[in-house]
Amino acid sequence: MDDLRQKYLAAISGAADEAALEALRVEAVGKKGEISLKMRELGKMTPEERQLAGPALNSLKDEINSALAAKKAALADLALDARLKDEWLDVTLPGRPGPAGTVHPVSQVTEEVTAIFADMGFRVAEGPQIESDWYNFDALNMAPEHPARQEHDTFYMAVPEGANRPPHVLRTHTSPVQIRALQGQGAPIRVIAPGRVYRSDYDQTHTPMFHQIEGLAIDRDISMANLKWCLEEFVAAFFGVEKAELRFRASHFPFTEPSAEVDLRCSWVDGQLKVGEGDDWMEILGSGMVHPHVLRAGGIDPDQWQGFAFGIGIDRLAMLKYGIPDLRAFFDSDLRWLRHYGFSALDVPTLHGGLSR
Ligand code: 2NL
Repeated sequence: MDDLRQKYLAAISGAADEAALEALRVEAVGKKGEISLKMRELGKMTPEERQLAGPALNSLKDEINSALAAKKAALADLALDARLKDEWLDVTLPGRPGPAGTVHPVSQVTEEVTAIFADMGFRVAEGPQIESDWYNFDALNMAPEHPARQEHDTFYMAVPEGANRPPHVLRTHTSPVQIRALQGQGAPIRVIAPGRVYRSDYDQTHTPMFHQIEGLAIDRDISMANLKWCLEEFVAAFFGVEKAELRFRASHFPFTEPSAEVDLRCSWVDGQLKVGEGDDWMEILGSGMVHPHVLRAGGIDPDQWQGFAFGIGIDRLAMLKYGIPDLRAFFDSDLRWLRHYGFSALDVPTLHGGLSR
């Protein structure tokens, strides 16, 4: 009995892992283990022998079982210690600086312009970039044979076989968004529609995809005086000057009557734009009073309502404000360019917090 005790206690204390321990358990106290077999032999003993051997075997079995349990717990502790050492983590370390993204100047300027007009009560409207011929042209007083349609260098979508309709187009301006807003909301209305527009034109100053923001204000008695005030407020806020001076030049758009191109008084000092002073004029946008045909297309009665609309190119606005020389670099996705001209995602443009830092 002592030999058995010695043998198993030594083996248990030297077991390398849980598997070895389990093998020892089976060998000693398993169903066919050495001690179990000895217990079976109790039956063949005399009552006197059994009186001695029985309790001794039982206590040996208990002793081995508790040695097994203790060793098992010790092995588990060791394994946990090893894992803790291995998987050690300093939660006080600073985060790794990832590849930090920036806000594209086009997105930044869109946010800035939106913040300014939102402050004047305009809501943002959005719509599809693939438009029907009707929303992009007809509704804007450009009949199918209207020459301005050619000037738009339109991208046409394929017409499915058997479909008896004119092709859809990539919108050439965001005006269709405002037609949809008129139809959906009716008058009075004040909306701005920023977004991507498409024209098949590619050179120094044109990209086939560019960005526009259009504005529309319809009420009972809105006039060009209201238009001029809104645009002066906008330009002063956008360029961060006390006062901006605008010049309206008679022009023509199919969707407005009368129409005006708007120039901004400015000067160029060492290639740097100065707004509100100087002897130069720079064209910055197109505008006018919404044509009665366009109001009707939007479901509005032109005898009851009138208002103004305007359209501004966002990309050129970004170039002017942030001194970016090359338009085509806007859409190259060059990381060095993006890091240089990009904005922090945390500086959200607001009128109270500053449009840009
Ligand atoms: C330009 C000219 C303009 C509009 C856009 C407009 C929209 C509706 C009705 C009437 Cl729904 N007009 N938009 C009006 C005048 C000019 O853009 O040269 N943009 C860069």
